[in-house]
Amino acid sequence: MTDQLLKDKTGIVFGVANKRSIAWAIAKQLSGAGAKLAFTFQGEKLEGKVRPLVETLPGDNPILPCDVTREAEVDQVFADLGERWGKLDFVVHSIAFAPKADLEGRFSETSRDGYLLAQEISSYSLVLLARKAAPLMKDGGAIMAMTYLGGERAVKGYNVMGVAKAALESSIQYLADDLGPQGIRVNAISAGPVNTLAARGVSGFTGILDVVAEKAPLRRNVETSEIASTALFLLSGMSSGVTGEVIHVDCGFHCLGL
Ligand code: 1JT
Repeated sequence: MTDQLLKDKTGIVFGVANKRSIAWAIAKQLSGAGAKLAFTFQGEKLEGKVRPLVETLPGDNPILPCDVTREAEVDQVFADLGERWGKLDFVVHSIAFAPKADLEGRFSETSRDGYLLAQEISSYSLVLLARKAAPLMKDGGAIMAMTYLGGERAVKGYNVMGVAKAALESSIQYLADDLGPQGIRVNAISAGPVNTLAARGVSGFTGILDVVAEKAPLRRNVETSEIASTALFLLSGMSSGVTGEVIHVDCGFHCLGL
């Protein structure tokens, strides 16, 4: 049913690290909906992970190096897409980082460097990508990012990433207002916890998955395919009237008080 939803659309996916990545689940569904996709990786180690995955998709999918802290690399990515495709329809932002030490101890102990790095990679990068992508979105476009409940409320342990996600969610609204007149929509998915590479580095993460499965209205954890189908909605014409929105795809956990 969704196999032609993104026919003739081109997009770029930031944040595939391995087959468990939320970005990869999203990419597979976008590809299945007929989109032409480009991918980026940060560092050689991740190139070796991303390339074999992307080669399983149909078509010729560019795979480009991109460290979002280097503006010249970001410029190169969009210059490359401009040459190849001449336009761009969507961007998927699924990138975050914070030092492990800052995701464990007390929030008040957050280091200055950890705080600034989390903001730069997890939040400012969205503003940067939106600015660089917008000139290529000649027929309008859609941008989406990933967030988590810890950006709206204090979730023990999420700490500095929560502050970065709060900034990201606010940026979604300011970007939606700024880019809306150009026909560019900007939205986010607030996903329930998923067992990805990023999450497995967090001590006690399995406990978090268990609490959600026990308490969430749907009494289970979210599947990456459910996050991906919401991404497909946000990047397709199905959501043409939606911008500046954060959709929770978390089996309902966010609606609980206790
Ligand atoms: C990062 C990490 C961003 C883990 C992340 C993340 N966004 C969600 N998670 C999973 C998670 C982590 C914690 C949590 C709930 C979910 C790892 C480092 C890079 C950035 O605590 C309640 C800690």
